[in-house]
Order: sequence, then C-alpha cells, then structure tokens
Amino acid sequence: MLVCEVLTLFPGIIDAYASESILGKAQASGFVRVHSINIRDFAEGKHRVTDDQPYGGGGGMVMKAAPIFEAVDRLRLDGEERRILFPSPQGRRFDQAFAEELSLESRRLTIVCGRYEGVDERVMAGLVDDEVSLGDYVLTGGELAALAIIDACVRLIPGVLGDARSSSVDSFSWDGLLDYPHYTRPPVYRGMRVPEVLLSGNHEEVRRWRRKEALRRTLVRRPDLIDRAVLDVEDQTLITEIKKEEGHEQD
Ligand code: 6GU
Repeated sequence: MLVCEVLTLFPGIIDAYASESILGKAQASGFVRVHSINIRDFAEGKHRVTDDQPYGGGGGMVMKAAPIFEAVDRLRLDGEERRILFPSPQGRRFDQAFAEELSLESRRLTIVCGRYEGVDERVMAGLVDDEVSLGDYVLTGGELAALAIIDACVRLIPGVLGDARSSSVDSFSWDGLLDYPHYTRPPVYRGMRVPEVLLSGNHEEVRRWRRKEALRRTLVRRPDLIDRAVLDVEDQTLITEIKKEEGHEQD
C-alpha cells in the first residue's frame, strides 16, 4: 500500500480533498493512506510559532526548520523508510513519468508543504530527497501541489480506477498524446452535433477516429509532445491525413 504523509500548517486542506471521490474510495479500499500531520503540533512554546523573520532582512517570514525536523523525527520512530518531497517551483518538473516513478515507490511518500515566503534552507539540505515543481508559476503553498502529486500517483495504482477506466487510453502508461473528444447524449445539443462516426456502431471506425483526433489535438495544441509520443505506422498515416486537412483549413 502507498502511504502518503503530508506535513502542513493546514491539514484540513489535505483531509478534505483526500476523503472525497476517487482518492477517498482508494483509501477506503486500502490502496493508499493519506495522513496529514500538523507542523504546528511540533512547534515550541505557548504560541507554537512556526515562522520567523529572515536572516539578512527583507520582507516576509520564513518557516522555521525545527518544527519540520521534529515532525519527521517523530514519524521516523516507526522505522519505516521514507522519500521526502518538497513541492516548490525550484524543483524537478512533475510529469507523468515522475508520477509513475513515485507510484512504484516502496518507501512512504512524505511531503513537506511550505507556506509564506519560504522555508529555512536547512530543511532542503538535511531532510528533503526531491524538490518537485508542478510548473512555472507560483502557488501560495505546497498543499495544492502535494494533492496533485498524490492524485496523479494514486490513479496509477492497478485497481484504483476500476476496470473500465484503467483500460482507457489516458489512464495507464500514458502514450504521450492528448485525449480525444468525448460525447454523450443527446446527439444534437444547441445545434452542435455528435460526430456521425460515434453513432455508427462501427468499432473499428470509432477507434481510428479517436486515435486521429488525439493526434490532431496534440499536433495543434502541443506539438512539443509529438516527438516523445509512442507512435506506430498507422499513426504516421493519420498524421499525414491530418496535416493535409489542417493545411487545407487555411485556404
Ligand atoms: Cl510544487 N509549489 C509551489 N508552492 N508553487 C508551485 C509549485 C509547487 N509548482 C508550481 N508552482
């Protein structure tokens, strides 16, 4: 079982998300455990202060190292191995390959969430194994990133999504393409028609159309992904067709 521990000043954020929907069911079924730990419980003094002014001056506050080290010391009393992650824009870019790597991790995933303007660098130096970034933008804290990381890992665990979804293209060992468009009833809504091929009942034509639309979207929206996608000779034929079609759109 994947065990995730999230050290945070806002455990309610983690508990709220992790108890709902797929993640909530995955916990109930014993595929994963998500445990929130309040860093404030490990802070000293009557006021349990977790942050302080930065050495060198300047604005903002910095999260103190001690409460975070103390919290991890406590966790380690169980003798379990841990991979300690720190969500931050300075980290290794999180992608599907990183999610697959983490979902196969035998150690516990312990995620330290920073808040405010920063965390004492000795947490990174003395505790953290990997800094992980969701992308080139700044969140106000690590909690959303921690949940995104956990969510992406948990849906890769066999059984979590159930049979139907685990066999669908995007959910297991991603082929690197964007998803094809989806439709459900009615066949016409506000004048917009469901593509005829999807109503045809011809499974082979449906399969080919979906593959082609996945390729089309990827070529148009994220051409950078095409180079690393897993493509066969049919895909090359479809790409040639798409390039003709898309070229003719400009006429
Ligand atoms: Cl992982 N953390 C924070 N705080 N901000 C981010 C991020 C992570 N990834 C992008 N922005």
